[in-house]
Amino acid sequence: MAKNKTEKEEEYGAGDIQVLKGLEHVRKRPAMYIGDISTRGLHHLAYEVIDNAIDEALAGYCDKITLTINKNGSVTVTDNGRGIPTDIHPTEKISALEVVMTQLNAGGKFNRDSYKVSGGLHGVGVSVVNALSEYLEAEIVRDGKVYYQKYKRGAPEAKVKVIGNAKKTGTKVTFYPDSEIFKVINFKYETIEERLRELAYLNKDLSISIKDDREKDKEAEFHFKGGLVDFVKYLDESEKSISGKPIFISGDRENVQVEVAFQYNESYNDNTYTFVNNINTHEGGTHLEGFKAALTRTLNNYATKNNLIKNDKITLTGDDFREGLTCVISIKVPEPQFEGQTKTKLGNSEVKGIVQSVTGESLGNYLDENPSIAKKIIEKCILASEARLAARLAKDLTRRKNALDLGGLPGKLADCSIKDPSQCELYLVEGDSAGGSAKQGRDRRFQAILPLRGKILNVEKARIDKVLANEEIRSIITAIGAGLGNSDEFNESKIRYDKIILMCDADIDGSHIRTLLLTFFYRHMREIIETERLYIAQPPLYKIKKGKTELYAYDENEREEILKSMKADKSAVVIESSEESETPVTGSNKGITISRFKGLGEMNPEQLWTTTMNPETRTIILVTNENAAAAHNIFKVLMGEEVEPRRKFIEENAKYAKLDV
Ligand code: 28G
Repeated sequence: MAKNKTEKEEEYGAGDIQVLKGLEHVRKRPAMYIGDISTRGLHHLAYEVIDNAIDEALAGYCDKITLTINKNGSVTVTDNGRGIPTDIHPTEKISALEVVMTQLNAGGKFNRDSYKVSGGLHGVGVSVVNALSEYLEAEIVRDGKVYYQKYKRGAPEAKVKVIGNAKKTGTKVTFYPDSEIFKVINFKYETIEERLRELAYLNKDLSISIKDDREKDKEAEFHFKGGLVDFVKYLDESEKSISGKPIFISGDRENVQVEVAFQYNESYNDNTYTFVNNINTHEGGTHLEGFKAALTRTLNNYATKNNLIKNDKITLTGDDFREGLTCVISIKVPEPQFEGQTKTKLGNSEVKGIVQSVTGESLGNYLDENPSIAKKIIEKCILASEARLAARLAKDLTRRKNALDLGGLPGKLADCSIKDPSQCELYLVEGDSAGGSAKQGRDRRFQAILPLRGKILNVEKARIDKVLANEEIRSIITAIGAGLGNSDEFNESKIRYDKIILMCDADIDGSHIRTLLLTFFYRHMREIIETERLYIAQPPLYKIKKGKTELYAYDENEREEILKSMKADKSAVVIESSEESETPVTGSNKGITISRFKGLGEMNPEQLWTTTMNPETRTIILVTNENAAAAHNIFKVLMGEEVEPRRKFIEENAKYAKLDV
């Protein structure tokens, strides 16, 4: 929408007024340009500037990019490209730099010869960053000179000035996001680091470094000469490969560049990531379709040709060929069409055939040249197929069993009385005793409780038939009512609840169980996450009582705030006790009691209701695909087979971990 408007404006001659109008519109409707104005939108600003530097690298002129989070919270990005031109633009009569910084979509992204990004929210242009920044400074090194210009909320403070001499060339941009637009201006080092690491894997000739000047020892430099092959190794850091080194495929057709790296590990999951012009296409698209088609066809042909399938009851399907697959597909397309709910699905129809033929050809050759690896892969796929057969039987069994139950619902489920799913909530509660309190404390009209006993199955380590045989998991699936996710059998219209809320203790075991549950939903019912139905309940950690007033604190900060509001003086000795053995604080804090809840079970039904379940007073956290994936990754490291990554992770994160043992 924004794009069309801008094109029109340019048709009529983009004068100063139009420019101001454009940037004014960005400030009035920032979400139209950067998605939202939350932390996510904030980080989008940094990515937008980085994207410009990446474009310069894709054009072949830049091989070093740096990003610094400065002490005051601003961000500086540098590249060693040609430097944004500073000469006077022939029609606009101002410097090209000022055009780039102040005119919407002045980046020339309709140029057929480049792979600039123009879809989704990416590629909105650095002028959008400028409009949403309290200030932005551009420093350009070109033609032996250093040029400088500063802007405030998008408007130039002065013309471009020469402020010195220098050799080499490059661009440096510093921006400070506007607090009139963003509620919180706090760039997260780890978030940006993850994206820069990804970009370095995707662009193997590029060196990208990051530094956080707000804290000590926070810096990293990424340069992965192995590109996608290194990326796949990184993703499978905690897995064992059964196919040796990652298989790498690349090729060019009709201006589309295709690169793929993949390997098979001992797990049962498909871990495929796809990118178009460096953008993660979460929703897949034609490039993914092309790859899948080629993988299925080529491996099937090879298996048949070499007589590797002995059992004639077995037909290998696409799913079988993707079990235990870790894969990165990265393509560059001149004019990508992004579709889908989040504009992260590639629509270009010509791309399917291109990726399919590039993959098919190279993979065919690879298999012929590496017969022993080829055999291992096929054997793995045959096992997958056999397990799928077993799973089908297990599923049938589940169905028949359910038919015998009352209404097909699990016996442990305390369902709600309202039947309209849009009003209903399902609490998955750790432990029978907390489950009991939740059943008593809930509003039974719209809140259903399913207590889960002990640890649920680690789905990361189990094949589908095992997953389906697990009682806790079966009761979750039947309570939700839509079947198993990530397959044609999942029926979204049958989901029985609008919200599914995980309620676990605030200790290590609780977080372990929460991770197991997140992993289950991420792996086997991702639709629940993608339709924004999955939440995490936040039980309080402390109760602070003074006379008749009872207040709950959800973290240490809140506890201190409350104590302050109760005028507990600084010498307050915080007495931590469980609910049962409240210890009065004496002295100047007379009458104040602090109790620490060790688990949900320590709260009585009323407390559980007010603090954690009452929609008016509770806090619940929406689970997004990203944080489920992150949980899953951390989890893989902590629970996987390989010991070394686990040791490394624990060592690196020891200072953050609150071990509650
Ligand atoms: C460090 C922060 C982000 C950039 C360049 C280099 C050129 C450029 C950027 O040109 C305007 C439109 C088409 C010519 C291009 C330099 C050609 C020749 C560039 C960046 C002018 C854009 N010399 N480096 N833009 N074009 N780095 N880094 O933004 O006509 S943006």
